[in-house]
Amino acid sequence: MTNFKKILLILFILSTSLISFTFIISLAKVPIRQSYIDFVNNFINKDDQVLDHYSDTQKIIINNQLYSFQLHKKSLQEFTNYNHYNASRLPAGYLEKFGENFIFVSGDGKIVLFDKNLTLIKEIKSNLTKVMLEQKSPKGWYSLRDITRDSENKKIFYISFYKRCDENKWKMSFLKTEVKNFDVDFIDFVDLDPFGNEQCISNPNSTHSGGRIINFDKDNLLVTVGDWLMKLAQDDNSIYGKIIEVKKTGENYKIFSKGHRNPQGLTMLNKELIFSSEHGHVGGDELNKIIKDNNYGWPIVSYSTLGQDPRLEPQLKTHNSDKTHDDLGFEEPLIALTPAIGPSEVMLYSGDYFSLWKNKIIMSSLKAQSLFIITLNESFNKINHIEKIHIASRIRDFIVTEEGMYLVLEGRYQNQKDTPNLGKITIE
Ligand SMILES: [Ca+2]
Repeated sequence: MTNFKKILLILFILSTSLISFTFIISLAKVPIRQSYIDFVNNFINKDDQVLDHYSDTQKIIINNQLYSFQLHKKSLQEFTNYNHYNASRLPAGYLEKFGENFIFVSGDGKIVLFDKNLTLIKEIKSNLTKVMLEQKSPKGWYSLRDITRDSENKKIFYISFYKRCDENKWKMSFLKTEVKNFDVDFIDFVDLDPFGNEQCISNPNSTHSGGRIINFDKDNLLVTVGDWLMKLAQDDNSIYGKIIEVKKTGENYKIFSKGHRNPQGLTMLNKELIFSSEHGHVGGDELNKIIKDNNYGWPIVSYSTLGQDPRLEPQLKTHNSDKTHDDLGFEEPLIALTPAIGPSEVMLYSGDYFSLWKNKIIMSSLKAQSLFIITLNESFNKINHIEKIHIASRIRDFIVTEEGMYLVLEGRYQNQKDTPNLGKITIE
């Protein structure tokens, strides 16, 4: 090692230690809520501009002290209704594995099969686009929200979406299909409709849809359901503002946890290790460790900066912004992020490909256009460290395989000249 490299290494170790030390000191000395905000302010804004030139390239290099990644992008413009997407809140789409390949399903219901190199295999026609159109989603709010495949029969897929009950009422529902093989030309989705008409809500004027689905066990799914700004997150008769355990047959369901605002990410390694990301209102975005029957506080308590937002619904200004979740008997988030990052998918990574991320949480974000690599303690109930990796696109969804990380990338947040892309991150 040259002297110059040695000096660089020493400088790096010193600066890392100083940052960690400062963070530990700040956690120790200030009340917990302020420490969240200071900590996040310290790391959130510093490199947002660095990768701005990336949007028009197809191959991107991400280098930092620990990694050297490549991000390959492939345009999805052909398969997403870009104008609709751009003018609304319709998500670009979601990803799932299918054999060695990947299924991408767009927010308006187109299904495309890609291989591991992001090469298009084919578009699969289905009744999904028709079903989505029939829901007459204003602004794309009540649209398709996730796809997952069955843990037992890997040819069965479930899709979460918002279903129109009547002229101006919607509710969450699930579609199910079985894709027999790659050569299939048309697939039919069946509506499982697990939630009764008492769960239909009138004109929900928000984007708080949740909708992330995972397999809980061989018979049940877990789904996140947003609160739609309806103040139902503490109501035990309502599915909204909850994580819900649903039978895969659609026969029945039960509330798994409550007090959520807009949980958009969900991951489970086993029944003791379930984590969910959640959008706060003007900050206060949370990562929560989900424990059955626990209450996560919304809308009674939040670390968001609610009172300062003139757009806020008056009924939500009653929440306690000066108290902690713990003060009021609710489950504390692992972290609350202010300013907002707009968290999307989360994954407790157990693979080998990204060896430095093993047993860490990967959390993607829309607004912050970044991945957050979150190191927990041995009990998985406190955060030891967060690393932010700026990707320069809104990340709607991702999955990780032993070949790399696959992402759905949306246009940029305020300056949306980028089209939706499929992305693949590999180690250099
Ligand atoms: Ca909370």
